[in-house]
Amino acid sequence: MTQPVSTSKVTGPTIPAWTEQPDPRQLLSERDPEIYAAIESERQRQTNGIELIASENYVFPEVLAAAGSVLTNKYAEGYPGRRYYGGCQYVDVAEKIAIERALALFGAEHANVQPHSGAQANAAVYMALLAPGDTVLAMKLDHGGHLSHGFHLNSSGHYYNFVHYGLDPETEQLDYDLIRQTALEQRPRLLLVGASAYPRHFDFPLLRAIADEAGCLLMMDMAHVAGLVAAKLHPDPVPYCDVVTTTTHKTLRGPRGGLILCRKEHARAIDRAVFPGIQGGPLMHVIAAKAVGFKLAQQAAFRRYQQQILDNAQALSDSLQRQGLRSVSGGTDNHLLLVDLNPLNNEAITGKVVETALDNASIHCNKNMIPFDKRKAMVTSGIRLGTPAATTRGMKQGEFERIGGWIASIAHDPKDSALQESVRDEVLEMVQAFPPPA
Ligand code: DSN
Repeated sequence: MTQPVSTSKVTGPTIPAWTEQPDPRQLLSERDPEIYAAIESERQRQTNGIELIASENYVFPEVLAAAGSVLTNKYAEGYPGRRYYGGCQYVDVAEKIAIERALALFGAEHANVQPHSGAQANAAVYMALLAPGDTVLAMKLDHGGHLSHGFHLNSSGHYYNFVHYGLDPETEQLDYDLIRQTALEQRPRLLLVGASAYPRHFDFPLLRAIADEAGCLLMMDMAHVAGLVAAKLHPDPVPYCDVVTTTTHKTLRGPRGGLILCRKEHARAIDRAVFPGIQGGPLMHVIAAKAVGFKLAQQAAFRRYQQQILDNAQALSDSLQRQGLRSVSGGTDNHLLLVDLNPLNNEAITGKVVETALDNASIHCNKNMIPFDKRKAMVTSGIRLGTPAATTRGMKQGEFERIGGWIASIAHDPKDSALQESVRDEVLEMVQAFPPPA
């Protein structure tokens, strides 16, 4: 293990420790009241509502401290021990610790902690493993995939030949026979799995077998479920995939950023693709914050937290189904559910309308296309709900039963503004007991 570097090794006069510095929040409020007001309003919004956006969370306070640290001042292009700048001895320590902890957490052979985001992580993998024009097989965006999985306006769709698979119309789950058949027909260089709106598990042994039969590499984008994977409450992609990418800020509760895990044989190509391939200077404050998050994710309390996320998703799904709202695929195995609004039999009730009505009641979620949706992405027939953020605040099944009741009543009558106001009052009262981590 890397040993922490003592600050006593820094030469020069002693200066007050970080904890003895003036409160930067106070300085900000005095010197830039406009930006302070925007931040403070957002903090109030995050506190006084219920966050059900499946990709959002409240970071650990220690993560926030590292992300707001002086490491943001440092340029460190390159990798630990091989930088293009002097003075990198302390940021090297932070990056080495982040790598060691990522490897320990996920049991991977190699980790690159520098991607600024999940989309950057994916772009780097494509650059490392593909040539322009190569074929990649990935999940359709409107069946739950992601923009960086070959959407035509994304760089992935611009540079590579993405072919997409969809879900089985009956089960609304992955159709492994279809994936196999398409892989054998298309002979892709890469089979990509992972999604931003898929409530079910992935069968990694089967996907590995399909990739081997088709002679291609296998990649998982586990951004949504990384926390569940870390807690061993979701099938583990790492033993089966050549490359696994993730964000660090969703179920994982770290800072906003990306991470690539891969087999040793791809390590050099991946590192070169991240830097200097698609990025310049790494965000060392964010890398330190990732290290803090990876440490916290190894603790028993984190596993209990992830289990509660799952229990809460079941409670929410059950509550909604009892009140006439159908979950796509009949339920959920993970932290999110997709609610189909079509059974309400009202053309005026769309994802967009329900998202706005819930926002008015301080319940925040996003409109989302459901598989085989007849409406467009800016309207949609569904909403996506996730439990990670409210679970971080300590809410349990009882609270999610109540939340399900509020969502159902508003979805049945999204024009009823008096109802939205009364729910907002109840939400405000309930959240007082669950302050976000400060
Ligand atoms: N935008 C994220 C989500 O909401 O799922 C994925 O990048």
